[in-house]
Parts: sequence; C-alpha cells; structure tokens
Amino acid sequence: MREKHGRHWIVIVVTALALLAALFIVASCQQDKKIAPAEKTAMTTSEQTAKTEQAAKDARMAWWRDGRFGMFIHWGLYAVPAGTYKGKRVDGIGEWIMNNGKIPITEYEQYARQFNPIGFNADDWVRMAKGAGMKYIVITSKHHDGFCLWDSKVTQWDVMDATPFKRDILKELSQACKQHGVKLCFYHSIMDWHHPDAQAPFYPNYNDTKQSNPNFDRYVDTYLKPQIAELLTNYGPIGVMWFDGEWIKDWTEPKGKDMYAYVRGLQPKIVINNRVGKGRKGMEGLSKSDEYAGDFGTPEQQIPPTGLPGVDWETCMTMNDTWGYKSYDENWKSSETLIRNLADIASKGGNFLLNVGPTPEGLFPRAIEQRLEDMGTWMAVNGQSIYGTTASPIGRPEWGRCTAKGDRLYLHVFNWPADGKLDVPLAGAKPVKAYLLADRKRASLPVAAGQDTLTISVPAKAPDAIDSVIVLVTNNK
Ligand code: FHN
Repeated sequence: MREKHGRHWIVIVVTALALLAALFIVASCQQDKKIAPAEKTAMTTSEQTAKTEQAAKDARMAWWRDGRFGMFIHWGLYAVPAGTYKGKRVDGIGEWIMNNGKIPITEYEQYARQFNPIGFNADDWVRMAKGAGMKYIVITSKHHDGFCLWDSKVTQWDVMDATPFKRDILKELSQACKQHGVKLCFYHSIMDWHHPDAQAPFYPNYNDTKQSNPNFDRYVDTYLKPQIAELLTNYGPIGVMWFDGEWIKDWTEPKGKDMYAYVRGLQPKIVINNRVGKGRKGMEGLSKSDEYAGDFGTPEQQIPPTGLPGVDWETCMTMNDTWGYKSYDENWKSSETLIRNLADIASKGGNFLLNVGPTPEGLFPRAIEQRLEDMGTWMAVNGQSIYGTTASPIGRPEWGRCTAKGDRLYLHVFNWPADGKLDVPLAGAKPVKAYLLADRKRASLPVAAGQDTLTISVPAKAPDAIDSVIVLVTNNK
C-alpha cells in the first residue's frame, strides 16, 4: 500500500515536471515568434541598405572602372625653376623645390611673375591624352605650394592675379575635355605651404609633420572649402576629386569624412580618392580599412603584387623620376615598361594614372609625347583588352598577363612562345574561339584542351614585340 502511494507521488511529480517543461518550451517559442521577425526584418533592412549603397557606388564608379587609364598632370610654378635654385640642382621631385630648396615664400612668389606659358593649348593636351587612350585627366588645381591654376576668388595666389599669363587654365581645360569627351578631374593639396593658417609658418621645413597651426580650422573653413566649392561649381561635372597632402598633423579622419560629404554634396556623382582622409597606408596607398573615407586606394609609384577582389585602386606613376617638370631628369621609363604596366595593372583590377609634367612654356617634353604616341598606337589595336575589363582569373601566367570581360579572356603575351604553343592554365574551360586581337579578320587559332591547360597554337612571329593580345572566347561567363 505504502509502495503504491509512493509510485503515485512519483507519477504526479514527473507529470508536473513534464508540464512545466512543456510550458517553458511553448513560452520560449512565443518569445521567439515575438523577436525573430523583428530581428529578421532589421537584418534584411541593413542588408538591403548595404546593397543599395553598393549599387549606387557601382553606378557612380562605372565610368572610372571602365576607363582604366588616365593622365595625371602636375603643373604649376615649380615648372619655372625646373629643379634648379640659385644655380644649384635641388634633390628630389620637382614640385617639392619650395620645401627641398628651403625657398622663402617671398622668393618663391617671384616665379609667378615668370609664369607665362604661351605655348599652352588645352586642346593639344586633351588630344594627346585621348590619343594615348586615356579616358580622364587629373590636373593639379593646387599643389603643396598653394598656387592655384584657376581664377580663385579667395586668393591672389593664382594664375589670374599673380602671373602675366592671366588665363584660367582649368576653364580652358574643362572646355577642351568636354569637347573631346574626356573626364576632367582635380588633384587638390590639403597641405598648403603658402597659406599663413596652414603650413606657411613652418618655413624652412614646410612639410613639418609634427607642427600644428592653431588657425588651421580657419584655413579649412574660409579657404580650403570655399576653393573646393569654386572648383566643383564653375567647371562643370568633375570626374574625380583627388586629394593629397593629408599626412599633415592638423588633418584628421573626421575632417576627411566631413570633406568627403562636402564634396559629394556639391557633386553627388563625383568619385573621391582615399587621401581625403587618413586611411592610406603610405605609398602602398590602399586604405587600412573600410572605416576610412574615400572611394579608391592610391598606390604611388608601385603596382600591387596581386589583384585585390572588391577593392578599387589606381596606381599613379611618373614617366621619369619627377611629377613636376625638371629640366634635367632624363630617366625615362621605356614605352615597353609603360604599356606592360598598363596591362599588369588592368590584370589586377586597377587603374593606371600616368603622369606628365609640362614645361614652363606649357608644352609636353618630347620624351612624353613619344611615350603617349606609343601607348596610343598600342591602345588603338588593343584597347578592348583594357577598357571595362576585370582582374585575371588565372593569376599571372609566366608568359605575361590576363584580363577578363564577359566570356572573353585577353591574354597579354609579353614573352612570345618560341615553340608556337601558348599554354593557358585553365582547367575545364571549353574554348569557343581564339584569335589575335591585332588580326582584323579574326582568323581562328587552333586550341587543344588538356586536363588543366588549353594550348593555343600561335604564329611564329609576335604581332607586337611589347604585348600581343590573344582573345580567348570560352563558354565560361
Ligand atoms: O607629395 C606628393 C607628390 O608631390 C605628388 O603629387 C604625388 C602624386 O601622387 N603625391 C604626393 C605624395 O604622396
């Protein structure tokens, strides 16, 4: 009887516990029902926002990504001394002569009186850029010396007020660019060695990165920003605002973010480089993270070793060893190097911004003209292997580089195979056709598919000694 009683209690306790557990599960399911949809909606909304933002950025940057090739122009008063001060050659890049030569401001100002580039013809410059296959021009509206190439209303330190030339160089360029369908872009230095509220008082070391100017905010609010407003209001749609000189102590990431918003407020479609803020990793140029302001990274005088999926970047590079004109710098890169650099950069998904430093007369040195012509000749035949392409899906093959577009691979052959067989490391691809881009008839080249490679039979002689492009159409999109 006692046993029966005991079992009865056990049944009651177990049933009660089971009931409690069931209640708990139902309650937590209810709770889940209450939270889950809200969380899900929140996630979906933030995902959607990110997607929309990415789509808007993609649309804004489409022309820039397609263009792949632009001209950088460093031009200003430093072209007058052209690397020589008081009869002595000054070490370093030409546009830094004010800092490297420790030239006092009043003395440097004298160069403005000598700046009379009567040979300047905006149309010629734009034609040369376009002829080389370049889709955009980035010109120094203001470099570190603070001198302005346009008619600025907030200073006399510009081409209209301080020089005998008295022509708005940016206005003339904007008209020529519009006429020839080339995008005009401005390089603008945040650092300013001439402005008293910026780095002018740091003479003789204008580039002192430890010093601060207590009036720097006044420079930003009453000078830098109004000048940006002039540039983005009076010269039509501008492709890129390309900032530089952001390493000074007084410039901060919040200031960079504020400037980014300010510029986009003036021209919503504009593209802005990462030097607007403090994110760039030295000359490597890429941003430390997505947290920093700017639309694209800016490697300087170097090409990243590999492509960087999902990252927009542009290598800027000189043709010799200076950005601004130096009369005695003859250390020119060959056309071969420049053409292969362009292919190399495109094969890694980047843009190439190639510099020219015009003379004080407003002309491109002959060595520059020659290289632009050579690049133009190559681009006239092979442009489609650069424009609108994306990074190589097969890395860096030993014979050269590869770019991609839709169902096409562009094989940039730097080293033409002596045995007439070009091996392409492509596993499982079904070749539809292969032909030389230089061949107007597009005659098919025989392709044999192996396990991990496609082998293309090519003519004995390379169509181009620098970079012969073979188009390989596959069934892989
Ligand atoms: O100091 C400048 C230099 O003069 C030149 O303008 C280059 C071009 O990218 N950027 C700077 C240094 O990063």
